[in-house]
Amino acid sequence: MPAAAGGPVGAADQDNRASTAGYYSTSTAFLEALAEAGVSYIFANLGSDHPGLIEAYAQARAEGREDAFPRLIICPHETVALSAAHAYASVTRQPQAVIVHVGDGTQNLGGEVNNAMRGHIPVLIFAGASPYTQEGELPGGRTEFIHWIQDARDQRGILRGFVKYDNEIRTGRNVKQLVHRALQIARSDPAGPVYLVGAREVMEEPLEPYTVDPAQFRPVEPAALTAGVTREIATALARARHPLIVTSYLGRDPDAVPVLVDLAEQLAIGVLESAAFCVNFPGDHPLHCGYQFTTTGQNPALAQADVILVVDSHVPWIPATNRPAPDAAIYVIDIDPLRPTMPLWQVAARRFAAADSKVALEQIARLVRAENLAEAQVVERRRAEIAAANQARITALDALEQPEAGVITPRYLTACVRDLLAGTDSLVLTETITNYQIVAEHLRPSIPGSYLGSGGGSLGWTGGGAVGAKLASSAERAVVSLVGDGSYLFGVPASAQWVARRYNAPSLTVIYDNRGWAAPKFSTLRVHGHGAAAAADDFHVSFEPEADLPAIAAAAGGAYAVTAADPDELPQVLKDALAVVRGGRSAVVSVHLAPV
Ligand SMILES: Cc1ncc(C[n+]2csc(CCOP(=O)(O)OP(=O)(O)O)c2C)c(N)n1
Ligand SMILES: [Mg+2]
Repeated sequence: MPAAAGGPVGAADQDNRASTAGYYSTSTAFLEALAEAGVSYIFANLGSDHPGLIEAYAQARAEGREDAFPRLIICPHETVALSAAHAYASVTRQPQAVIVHVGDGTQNLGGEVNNAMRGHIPVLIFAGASPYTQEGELPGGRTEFIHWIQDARDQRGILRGFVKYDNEIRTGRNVKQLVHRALQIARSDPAGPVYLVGAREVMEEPLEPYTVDPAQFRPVEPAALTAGVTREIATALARARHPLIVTSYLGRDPDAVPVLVDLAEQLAIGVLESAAFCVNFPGDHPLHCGYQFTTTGQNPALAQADVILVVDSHVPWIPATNRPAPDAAIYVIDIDPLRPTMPLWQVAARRFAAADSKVALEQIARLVRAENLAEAQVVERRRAEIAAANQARITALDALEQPEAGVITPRYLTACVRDLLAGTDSLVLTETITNYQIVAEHLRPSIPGSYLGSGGGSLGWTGGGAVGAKLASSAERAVVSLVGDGSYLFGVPASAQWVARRYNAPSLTVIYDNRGWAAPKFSTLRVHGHGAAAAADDFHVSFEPEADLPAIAAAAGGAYAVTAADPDELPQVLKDALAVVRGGRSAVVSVHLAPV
């Protein structure tokens, strides 16, 4: 009788082959290839499909060559695994890997796959597939009842709408080439997730050790603008009265930020960050025109602009409520400017150019300088105007950083976090949903690479994200997650906090705790402002009775757990929590805001 999944292994179904010393299989080659391609970590959730991988790791450890494989991080939930890989890859700009259990583990990855796609994250996801023999024909064939139940009709189809590439490993003979090619596709811009599956029999296939040359699988080189388009955009920006650059994720490559700063400074161009999930332009720069997410009002800089360069932006504006002037000349630069993965997307641009944003901005800035396109008087007047508007914006924001009637507001909380982190080496992850804009406006992150969001819309990213970000950071760097209470729960905090402790990746989590989901309430009010739900305040979004959110982290990961509601005490509460994190233990602070 075969052993049931999770059941004991009886004498009859245990493999009685002689010692497998020297065992080298598809699984071994697969793991070697990942390491050769620069993958440092595999974030894994294991199952009956993975004996080959488990054996390969044990063999490597027994033979003292564990370093030939990426380090395995066990994640009790797949959401945590993929979000950890996502954040690790964001910080290091190196591809990472995730291993999950057949179709079931694949489904548990859930929306994190779309986050990786929208965040342009190079990650290889591998899942086993149900064995395809059942009478003992091949090693690895079916031996557990679950092998029939887990069989999926179209396992690769689960992720096909959300990955750049998917394939099945059909033999070990070319598994290395397959892994390298998959990662080559994942890393080439627009970077994104790729998915490989392999059944047990294939992953058990004995092989002669072999090598491939990873240098043959480099990602595609960055693309440049043509000379004509470079000139057209440079000239348009230089002649504009009110030029504006709108960006969301140019700062994914932190080295691109100083290039944008150079171009903006040469011509005194204002920069608007729209639905930004990284630092694209220093928040303290006088040419900064602010942040917008789901902004209801018309942005004045956008309305005034006569030439707009949209560079690396999924959502440069929401046209129903906030749009450029009809006669504005719009240019779009992006490695994937038409966004075929977004079924509906349109910007009324004069020119769409497919190029690497850093390379393109360097080209434009170089031409502006070489041909002296900046008209000094015009540029200086504009520089002063934008700086004055920027200063007025910040002064107005500063005035709002007060608690209201003894209640902590999101603006006050964010100001406290900003002051806490001032001058320290820190990395902030944000998943603050209806407070995204407030967090950006009051934090005003300035150091490239010091602020990250998922880039997608599937909640729960910061749980595992903080683990991956910390593993990718130095011991001194504090990782701080700012997260809505709903998003905290989506992140499977019991799993995330357990992983953080087990792998020594402590972080500070600050929960913007309004005891519910403000977002669906606000969505309803946008569509039914005077409807029955609004009249009765009946939105089904409250989390009463309240859960003790930090206590989940304490129970699962030994975290320091606090709830704060007093505005006066808040700065000290945050300071104590950060000190705990610096001491090597995670801390979770739930900060009570006004309830939804
Ligand atoms: C995986 C997933 N499920 C559901 C949603 C829909 N959704 C969008 S925002 C939101 C509420 C988020 O709550 P919270 O993090 O507390 O932020 P708040 O809205 O209170 O600011 C929900 C449920 C989503 N985006 N992703
Ligand atoms: Mg909430």
